[in-house]
Amino acid sequence: MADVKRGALRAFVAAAVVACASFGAHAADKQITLGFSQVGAESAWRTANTESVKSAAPAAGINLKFADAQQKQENQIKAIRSYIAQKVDVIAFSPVVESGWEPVLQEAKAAKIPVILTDRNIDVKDTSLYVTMIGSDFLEEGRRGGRWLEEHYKDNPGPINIVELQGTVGSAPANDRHAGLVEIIQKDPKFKIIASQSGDFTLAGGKQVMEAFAKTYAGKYNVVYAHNDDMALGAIQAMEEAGVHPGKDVQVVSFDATHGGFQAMVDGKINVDVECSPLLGPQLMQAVKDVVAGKELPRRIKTEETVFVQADAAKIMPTRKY
Ligand code: GYE
Repeated sequence: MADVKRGALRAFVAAAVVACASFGAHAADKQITLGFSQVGAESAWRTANTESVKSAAPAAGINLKFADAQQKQENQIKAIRSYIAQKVDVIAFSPVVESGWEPVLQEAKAAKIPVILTDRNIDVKDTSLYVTMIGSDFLEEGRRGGRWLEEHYKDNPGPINIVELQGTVGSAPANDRHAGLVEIIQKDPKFKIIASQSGDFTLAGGKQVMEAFAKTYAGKYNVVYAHNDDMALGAIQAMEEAGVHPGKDVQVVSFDATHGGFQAMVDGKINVDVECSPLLGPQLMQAVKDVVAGKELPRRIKTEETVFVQADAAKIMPTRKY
């Protein structure tokens, strides 16, 4: 009698262990839900990034909840809080700015929801607040822009005056593309950043800032260093309206290498475009699956990128995917 009872108990315990294990490791048949908070729709890069995330989710069998923050940190914080309340399996976001994320990420941690950063990095002391960061090395991108200038002007004694169109104030790509440039050009005093202002990564913003620069610094600037293609395209319009020939009278350095940026190189108006890939969706979905499966992820997953110059643009353009 006692043996029969013990046997039944053993069978019950075994079944319970199996049930717990499959809950704990996220039952293979349960669909993963990912909450994603996007920066906004400020640029062609961003549109391509959104499209990449939205198409990669169903392809990976992941249920995607998507929110556009319209370039406002407070909207991203609200979206992340709502994903926590909805008990999604994983939260991913592309942080509009670098600072101010601790409180909301503490809440995600307390709710045991893993967080993945994509595209832009954050500045937090407690790095356990996120699992991994997937995206480009913006500092290296800035250095690449600086090195192109160094090479282009190697036989020119200067002075070489640069006007800079910065991305969104406080964002990782704006901070790092600026810092990377400074790191390279500070070795040679002939280079000088004579003006620097944010155009918020938009075409309209770039155009507006450049209209003011073109008046204030007429005939005094040699280089426009724009933190993305949209602002470079806006700056090109402003220069042309001011009777300046971008790409000839003024060297234009840009970032992203979107279709619009490539077309401007083919047209001779952007001189160099530092690549930054927005096609992060498939890598993000893989990371989401891995984290749910309990796999260890590298802290940083970097995107491989290059630099495109005007002379090669027409040949390469047909192969571009964004
Ligand atoms: O360069 C710009 C976009 O974070 C890398 O954001 C991204 C930047 C990109 O608006 O076009």
